[in-house]
Amino acid sequence: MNQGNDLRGDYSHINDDYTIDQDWSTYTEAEHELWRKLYDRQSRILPGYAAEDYIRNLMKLDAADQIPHFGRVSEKLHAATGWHLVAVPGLVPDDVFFDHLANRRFPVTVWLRKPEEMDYLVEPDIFHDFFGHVPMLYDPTFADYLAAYGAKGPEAIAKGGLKQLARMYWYMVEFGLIMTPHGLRAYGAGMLSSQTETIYSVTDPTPNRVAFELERVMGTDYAIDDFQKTYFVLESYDQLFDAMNVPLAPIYDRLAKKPAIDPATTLSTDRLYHVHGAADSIISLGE
Ligand code: HBI
Ligand code: FE
Repeated sequence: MNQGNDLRGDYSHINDDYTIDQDWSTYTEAEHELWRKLYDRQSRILPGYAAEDYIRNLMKLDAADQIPHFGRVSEKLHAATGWHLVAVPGLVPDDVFFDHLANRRFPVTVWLRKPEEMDYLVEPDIFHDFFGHVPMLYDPTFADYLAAYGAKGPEAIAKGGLKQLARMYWYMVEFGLIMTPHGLRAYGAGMLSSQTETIYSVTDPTPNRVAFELERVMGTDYAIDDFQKTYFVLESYDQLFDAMNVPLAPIYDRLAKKPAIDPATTLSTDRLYHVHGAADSIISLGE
């Protein structure tokens, strides 16, 4: 029986931490074929738009030919950065999610979208979770950040900062950009599992691209059903890890006293990046 909401399918046994067995042998040949199609279509557009270290780590996962087996991937991943993949039926409650991250367990949804959902999906499926998120778990700094991020869950829940902490996940794990020697690149799972948003996020002049600053991110609202109006840009993943080493409660207190920032706007204090056409063009900073 299903304990949570919007859990697709019926799972015989779901644990208290919402983990289930992946039951890899139950995937059909049609599902493996759809996985190959999604993987091939998405991976061919990555060069020039996705962060090079994301691409390198994706290749390490060797997941092009069939739906990945979480146990086999976890063995390699654990040796690299101490993370395991755990199978879940879908979105799990925030406190459960944070606890998994704090213990270096990344929840990966077990079901794959339907062919008619090829381009857009409301909730994350195995393709979004695996193709989008798992490669970055191979990056030691990002992997340490995500565990430190999860450990901040209980304090955020206790101090009324859950919405603000969740924005760090949304903007910096799902939709993060990073400046690299080759130019602006996408590393966020939300764009890298979407062909259109990967390209849009790196080349389209429309959205705001704001230099990462912790309190600015935590204070900025977001919509979940369209391309982002604001992306935040890192110079290095170290900035994420360092951000988890400052006291967050004072930030929650300050933000509770003012309205959220509309992502369609920018602040005079923002350091802005401007893109000029192709992804590899020189990015101007400021003005
Ligand atoms: N559950 N399985 C799963 N995957 C997520 O990405 C996820 C979640 N629960 C909550 C959540 N994300 C966000 O609200 C985080 O910001 C906490
Ligand atoms: Fe995600």
